[in-house]
Amino acid sequence: MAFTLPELPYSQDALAPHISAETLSFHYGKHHQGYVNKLNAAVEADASLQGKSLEDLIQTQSGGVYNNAAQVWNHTFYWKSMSPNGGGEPTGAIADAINASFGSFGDFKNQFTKVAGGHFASGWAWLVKDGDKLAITDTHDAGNVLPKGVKPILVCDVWEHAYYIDYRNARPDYIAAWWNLVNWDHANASL
Ligand code: MN3
Repeated sequence: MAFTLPELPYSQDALAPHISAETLSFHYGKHHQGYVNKLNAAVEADASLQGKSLEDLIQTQSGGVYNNAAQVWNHTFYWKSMSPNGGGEPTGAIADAINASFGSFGDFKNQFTKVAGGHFASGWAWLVKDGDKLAITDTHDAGNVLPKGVKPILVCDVWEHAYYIDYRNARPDYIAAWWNLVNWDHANASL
């Protein structure tokens, strides 16, 4: 069974003005769809990969199969990490967990912004649950955190294709805008 592009959890103009409909039309409609298509082509060409879940492929494969499987998974998680009704300060269990692990929401926000902004070239900045604690980590290129044995809570895509249409080379402006979209309900559900 072929992998399919999951539906966006909101309309393509719903994240504006922070992320434009044009960005989403390329990022979701071209890039995310492209990873799905390449993964399906790779799986179709190799019977040993057929019937495996995305998570199975991420945990067991390398090279192009890993890269495309991870990019499909990461983008789906990225769309869920944002909401038109997101942003502001966290509430509920995620707020308590952030305070316990980082001291305060402000300290967490500063640290996450530094990791996302400082990541060299393409990759992802993650909030993860590692045992009882929350941690911030980054992965390069397609890198997914599942093989590290941690639980993803939120992710920010720092590939240039995530922000170049709206912010050109100004990744810090994109990250500042991303904070207005953070989906704390998703973070609470992921804990
Ligand atoms: Mn991307």
